[in-house]
Amino acid sequence: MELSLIGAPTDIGAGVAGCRLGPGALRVAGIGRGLRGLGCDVVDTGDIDGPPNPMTPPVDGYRHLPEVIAWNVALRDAVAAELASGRLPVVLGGDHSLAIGSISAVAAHCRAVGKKLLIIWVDAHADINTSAMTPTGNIHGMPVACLLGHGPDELTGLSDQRPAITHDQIHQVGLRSVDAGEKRFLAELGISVYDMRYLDEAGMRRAMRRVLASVDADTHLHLSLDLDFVDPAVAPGVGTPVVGGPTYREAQLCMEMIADTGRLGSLDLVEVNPALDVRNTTAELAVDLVESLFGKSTLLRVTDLANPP
Ligand code: DIR
Ligand code: MN
Ligand code: MN
Ligand code: MN
Repeated sequence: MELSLIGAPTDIGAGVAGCRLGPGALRVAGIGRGLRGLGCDVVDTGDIDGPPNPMTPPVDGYRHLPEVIAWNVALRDAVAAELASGRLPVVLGGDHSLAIGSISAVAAHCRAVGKKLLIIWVDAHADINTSAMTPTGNIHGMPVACLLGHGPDELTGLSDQRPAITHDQIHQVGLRSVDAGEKRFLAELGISVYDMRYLDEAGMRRAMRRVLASVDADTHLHLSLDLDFVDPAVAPGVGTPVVGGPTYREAQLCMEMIADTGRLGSLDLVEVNPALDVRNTTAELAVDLVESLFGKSTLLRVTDLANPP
């Protein structure tokens, strides 16, 4: 597997500063070393550039919109370049607004090469706010809406077509903090959601079996992994922690089941905030999860897609 790490050191879309330090923390935690240890060919392309965080209040429902646009244009181009050269992009965030640029590039690539794109959005939050319903104005709460065509033109138009994706191309896993407007929007759009109640009742295994049921040889899986997905007892270094999340092992099982498909094509690792972390625990957790995602397992793996374990 040929991977490219792309650092995107910004917290422009978040409400709390600090996840601009995420790429460095992930590197210190050994993301490159971990992946090379699994036999991956890893190139660290360094960090992309963008404007600093002005730390200003929202304007018309958006905080830092011009800066969010600039970062996402740069990231879209960086992700597109890696995909075009046949490498699997691993975005080291940075806040979750970066998924707009990342997934816009992935969606265009999939259309160009004739692959079916399926996005697994693993998060405590739905990230489907619009300027009309956001309680904060923080754009890291809006990337799913933007990708589905609801948002400012500069963000909904980053892919080869608008909307970049359709509602049936995304599954959300781990939700436990959804704003009132988001609840209505999720239901209206018919998005597939496996919230914490579902995971409590049915378990991570059943949820992921359903998420992955349609995956076949022509599928490109994109994982957008917000580290606040994992319970804050295990992942304390995030800007918007929410109690009652998956355990370390539940999160690992989620990654292992994605790995078993052999269809992962791109990845966002976002919302690691070292300024709030405890001895880099959250970046180290992210590295553990990513290792599982790229095939680390306790025993030999059964990789026959036709015969999943
Ligand atoms: C909240 C928090 N729903 C908002 N969203 C977060 O600001 O829109 N997303 N933290 O990751
Ligand atoms: Mn998120
Ligand atoms: Mn989140
Ligand atoms: Mn977030």
